[in-house]
Amino acid sequence: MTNTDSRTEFDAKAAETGANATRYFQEKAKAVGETDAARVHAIATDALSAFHDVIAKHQVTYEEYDALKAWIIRVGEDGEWPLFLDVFIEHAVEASVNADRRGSKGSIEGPFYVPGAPELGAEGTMPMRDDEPGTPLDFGGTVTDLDGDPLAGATVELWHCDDNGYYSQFAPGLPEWNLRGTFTTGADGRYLAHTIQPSPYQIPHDGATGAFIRTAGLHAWRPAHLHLKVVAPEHQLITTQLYFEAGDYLDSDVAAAVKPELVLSPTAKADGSGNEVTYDFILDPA
Ligand code: MBD
Ligand code: FE
Repeated sequence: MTNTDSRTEFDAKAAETGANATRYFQEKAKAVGETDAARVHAIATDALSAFHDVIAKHQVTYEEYDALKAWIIRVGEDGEWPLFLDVFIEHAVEASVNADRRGSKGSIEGPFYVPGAPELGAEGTMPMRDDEPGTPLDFGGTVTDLDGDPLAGATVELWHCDDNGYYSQFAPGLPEWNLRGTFTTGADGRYLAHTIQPSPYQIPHDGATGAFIRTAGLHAWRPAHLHLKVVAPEHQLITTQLYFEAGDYLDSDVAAAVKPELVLSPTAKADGSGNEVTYDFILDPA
């Protein structure tokens, strides 16, 4: 394991990122309602018996059982439950919840959403530093209903990491709302975001989640991605992500959150000032 002396700047940031994600989630969890007792019983007993089946199938030893206990304790100590669950479990919840949608595909929210990003109108530049590294990207399109009619007053919340793979409010040293913004469509349903293209992203791996990834022979990478929440009056909110054609890790996302419908193909702008791409969101009725 990483010892304190050999910690890099990235490791230090990774440790803080996990703890911040737990703090943000605990705030959100205050609003989570009571879970139906009959469903808890049904889900819990099935989950436990699935676990018992795995133990029997692999003839799990006491040493392995104790290693699991120690690791589970460490995930909590490292503040990494939101990170671990969103990376390894959330995609199955998303698939189940969005199975009947007819409009745009959803994907996982992940641990780094913050509500209340600055309002930028129908077109605007994402909050970023004067010297923000990365290729400029114009990302825009139309929000429509299932019939293709534009939706006015739709909000497109966009958040993504910077060119070094850091999310504002989770990694230290970034302006509060860096690369987080909210766009609102007018009568034509259009939105246009001026931002930078994010880079592939290595999830924080100096804590318990990283230990799991290494020990299980996995890797910590996610393909470059934009995170989005899109909603309009009388329409269902969709939480999703968009990826970039020919990018690394599209076929091996550690979080298993890529879908072919969610891959963008940006092109170079004629004036050489960066890339541009359109994506039209289709919302299901509420
Ligand atoms: C991320 O940026 C992310 O999108 C997910 C799902 C998990 C960890 C970090
Ligand atoms: Fe992300």
